[in-house]
Amino acid sequence: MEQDYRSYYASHVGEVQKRWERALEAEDFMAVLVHSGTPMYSFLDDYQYAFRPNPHFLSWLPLTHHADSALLIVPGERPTLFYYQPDDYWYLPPSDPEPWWADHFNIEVVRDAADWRPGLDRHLPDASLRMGDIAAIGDSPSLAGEFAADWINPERLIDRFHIARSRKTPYEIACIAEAARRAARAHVEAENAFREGESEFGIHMRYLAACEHTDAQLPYGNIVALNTHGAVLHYQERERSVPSEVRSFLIDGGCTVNAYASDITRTYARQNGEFADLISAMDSLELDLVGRVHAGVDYKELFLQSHLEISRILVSFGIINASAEDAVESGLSSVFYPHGLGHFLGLQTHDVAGFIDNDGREIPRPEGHPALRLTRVLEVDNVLTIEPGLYFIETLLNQWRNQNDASMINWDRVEALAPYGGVRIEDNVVVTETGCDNLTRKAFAGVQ
Ligand SMILES: [Mn+2]
Repeated sequence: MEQDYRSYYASHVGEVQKRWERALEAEDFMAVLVHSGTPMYSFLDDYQYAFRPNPHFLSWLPLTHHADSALLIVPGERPTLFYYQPDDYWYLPPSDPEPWWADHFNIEVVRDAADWRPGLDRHLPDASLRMGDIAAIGDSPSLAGEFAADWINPERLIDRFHIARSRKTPYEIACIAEAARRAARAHVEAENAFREGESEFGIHMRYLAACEHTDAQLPYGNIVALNTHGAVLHYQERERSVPSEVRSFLIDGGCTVNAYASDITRTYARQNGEFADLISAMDSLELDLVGRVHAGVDYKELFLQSHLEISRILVSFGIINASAEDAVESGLSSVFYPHGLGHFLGLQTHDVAGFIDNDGREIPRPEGHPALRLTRVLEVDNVLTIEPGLYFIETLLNQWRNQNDASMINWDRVEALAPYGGVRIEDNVVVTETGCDNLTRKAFAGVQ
């Protein structure tokens, strides 16, 4: 039995406090207020968009749907949470704070969304400090007017918090591992639904039921793609009808635990044959790439290696008439593999600090690869995805045919495989000194 994330929470709060105190000192702030956010309404309507708290607020607290709460961090002091719990009968108010997390904070329950302001006055009576010495982090309109504009989300301070968030604590890793187990159960159920001949819509509903999430609780909109829809990288529809011939299924879906995400992709063929073989080849490649992950690896290099490896698969399946090296050199590999190898994963599916070094300097993407989302040298306790893909995308194939050497592609082979859409295999891994821990494979192995 995996250890419950709650058992790591006290040390998580202690670690975050240390990291934030160092950042505040380096940037010369005496305190910071973190606002959880304010619900947004659709224009001229009282419809509320699904609310997601400020991820910096979530990095302290497992309060995944709490609007208008605020957290005050003063170095050397226990953090104070202004916990918004209105007396309301239109909506269900947030329940009372639970001891497992609340015991680590001074909690002041407030009944009005604006009541963190008098709370702040009680803790930091000199209001002039807010115009220079106290920072605020968040997007709530209520921060304006209370803080100097330059001290709301100061970039250098946020960069420091982002860099800190790239090294996950044991609590965070336990939450992501739990999110992976939850998603693995749902993926297995989705595969069953596919084999039973369900529509995209039907498969999606089975996924949600298996992980007990609503759509709004998913870290991102599931990609549930039959046949050629697998070649639409962020395919967002759910067809209600079943295609006359079902050939393939690509599903990219995650779950959340205390707002920490998993992000997992699998591809399946309905029958044995060439596409099934292509899936096997991509699965072996994905595991091989995961095997190359360890602290000190430059992710840009691993990404470029993945282009060469995918080109080798293209050669061995007779899809291209060129050497793997020429396919990478000419940009042909990007016709079939037009996205990055992966990204950091955490409170955000595409988590922060992917493009900056530990001093906050930008690390540019390799030329010709605008979609890569991670350019860092990997460190212990980074959590990231490895997700190579190979697709038959009509737009990109046509572009190549019109603008480049069309004979480099074996068009008969493309025509035979295009009805299957594409393949992506995606796992979530934790970087260690000598390798990595594959949370996703472990999670699938544990599904009964
Ligand atoms: Mn991903």
